[in-house]
Amino acid sequence: MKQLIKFWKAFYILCTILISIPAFSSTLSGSVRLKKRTLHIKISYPAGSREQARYCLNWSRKYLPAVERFVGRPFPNFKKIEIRILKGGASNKGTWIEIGPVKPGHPALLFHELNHYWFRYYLKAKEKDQGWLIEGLMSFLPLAMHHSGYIRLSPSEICSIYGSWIFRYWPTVPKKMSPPLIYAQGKKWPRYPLFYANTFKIQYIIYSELGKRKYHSFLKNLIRIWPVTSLNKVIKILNRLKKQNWHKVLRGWLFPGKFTSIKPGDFIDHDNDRLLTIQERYRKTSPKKADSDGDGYGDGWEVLNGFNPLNPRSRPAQNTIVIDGVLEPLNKKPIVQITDPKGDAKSSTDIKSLQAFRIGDSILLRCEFFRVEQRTTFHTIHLYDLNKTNYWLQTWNTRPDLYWISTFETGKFSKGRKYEPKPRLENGFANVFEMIFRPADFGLHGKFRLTYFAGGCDANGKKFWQSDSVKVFVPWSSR
Ligand SMILES: [Ca+2]
Ligand SMILES: [Ca+2]
Ligand SMILES: [Ca+2]
Ligand SMILES: [Ca+2]
Ligand SMILES: [Zn+2]
Repeated sequence: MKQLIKFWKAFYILCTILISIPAFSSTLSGSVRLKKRTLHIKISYPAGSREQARYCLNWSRKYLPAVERFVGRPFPNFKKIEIRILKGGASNKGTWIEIGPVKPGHPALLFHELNHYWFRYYLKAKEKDQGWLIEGLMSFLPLAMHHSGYIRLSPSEICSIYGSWIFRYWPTVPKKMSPPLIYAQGKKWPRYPLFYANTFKIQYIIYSELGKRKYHSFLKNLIRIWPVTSLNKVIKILNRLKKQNWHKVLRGWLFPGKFTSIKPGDFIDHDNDRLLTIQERYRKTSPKKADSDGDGYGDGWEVLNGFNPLNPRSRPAQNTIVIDGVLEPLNKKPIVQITDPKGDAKSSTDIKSLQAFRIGDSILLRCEFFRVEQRTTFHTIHLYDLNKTNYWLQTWNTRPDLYWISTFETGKFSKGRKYEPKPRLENGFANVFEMIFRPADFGLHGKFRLTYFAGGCDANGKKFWQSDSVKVFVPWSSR
């Protein structure tokens, strides 16, 4: 729970304008030809962030001309801009923008702040009510541009953008954190932590309702009347593009009243295939089946990698090992196989089978549970051999992304230490846990023992439910 709040706070701070005294040690410069002129871009960055600076510069040079084409408006009258990479915060001050902790592969904040060049901020009282629109557009725009072919984001960049704006809820989002109304007529819009997350969701809903072409028209219509001073104007445009009860569609999110068509619970991934139930509804995949077409590849993985999740013939030509929390067929004999046919526990932690495969110098570990369940589960793996190599790895899946919360190495316990190189793993909440790791990274070169524990507790760590474990002997030899 505490961690959850910390997470919200961190996100909130990220999105708030921070006044900071930057300590830049280096700069990187480049230019880009825009509609009206050549724009010079300077990236200022602290020591050790050269890679980040390069990533920012490369993307800015590709992104700015693409926005010009997408929104049909030239970049404003600046000859040069500076992008400052800071430890936290993000804002657009005109001649310079500040962005928080940019990491290569995570462009959400950069794009958001660059977009503000076209849409500015809500400056006058009349415009302030439309904060939901401006902020949501700023965050969602790169995705709309990607889907319309104006920029090319990598699958992991797409995931990162969704993740940065907390697209996904999970069952432990406490009630008081669930979104209140964004639209507060005449009142200052709320600056609660979910504000950005929900403005993004509203854009997602509008985009999904309209489809990419009409969403693009929606945007062009908006920019014609920018800055938008009333919600009615927005709804008018929406109705022109698609006649429907937009009040009902956006009730609870934008308009006062109870959530009607789309509920916060739709932003949960109930079958752990990386598509939220709302996305499955729009894509017509099953929100209860991780692999709708039964070809062995999870719905979300197929979408992200350009395959059709509703066509079993649309899949990789050769069997590829995908860590997606779905049991894909492998033309390999497992080096370890254990089955527990009885459902002897009543929770998601009841293990049905455990398999290990040799994949080159790595091991793919798969564990199947009896049930698909939305609960917090700890996955603990103990690796040990006779040479006193003794590793404990533990991860906790209450957060959208799995991460190691602790490692115990040869008896030493280091809480919160992230193990590098990180084993790749996938599970979330559903019935398959998959992990791939190199035994050599853990000092294991010969046969070793592996114990896998699955156990759960509630978000407060007070109520525990039945756990299960499997102990296996792995006949391993480094080749
Ligand atoms: Ca799903
Ligand atoms: Ca599904
Ligand atoms: Ca599939
Ligand atoms: Ca398919
Ligand atoms: Zn903003």
